[in-house]
Amino acid sequence: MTPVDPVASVAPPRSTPIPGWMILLIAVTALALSTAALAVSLVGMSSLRFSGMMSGPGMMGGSQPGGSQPGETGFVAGTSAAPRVVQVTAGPGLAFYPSTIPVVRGETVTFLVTTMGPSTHEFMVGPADAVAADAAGTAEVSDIGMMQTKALTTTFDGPGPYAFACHVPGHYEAGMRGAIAVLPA
Ligand SMILES: [Cu+2]
Repeated sequence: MTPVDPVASVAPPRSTPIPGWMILLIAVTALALSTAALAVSLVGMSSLRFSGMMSGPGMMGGSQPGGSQPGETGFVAGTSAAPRVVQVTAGPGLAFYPSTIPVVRGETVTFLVTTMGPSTHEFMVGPADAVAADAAGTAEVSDIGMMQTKALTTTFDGPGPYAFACHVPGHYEAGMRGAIAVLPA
């Protein structure tokens, strides 16, 4: 009797493989869920504290931990001892979300940059001219692969203007960049 491979015997016929886009869709959905879980765990305390107040998501920055952007009720500026966490999504496509991030002059921010989609990205942040020129010494994290998150902490204590960008070849030129809007303290 010919041995039967138990896996092959239950696998779908070769004519109907699971399409690649479905695998990607499942992966992206899983990432979104895990990112949401991380956000919830990060802001559990502040969410409870503000749960009885009108604190909708910021219009400029999308949904950030705590729902508080500079200028909103309950906003707490980041410090070197306790940086404010700002989540940034790299992709899908050659773009960052959000594309404009408000900060208060002098505050320290930890960016959590997560790649969505199959490309690998970088996240550089600093003075706009240095970021545009991909200048050596400008703060950055690189090689952020699909579903990876990397952290970068920066203090915005200079004159500005500030910007952020991805300098993987072709990405900056395609528009993978954004602005840091520095508001008065
Ligand atoms: Cu990129």
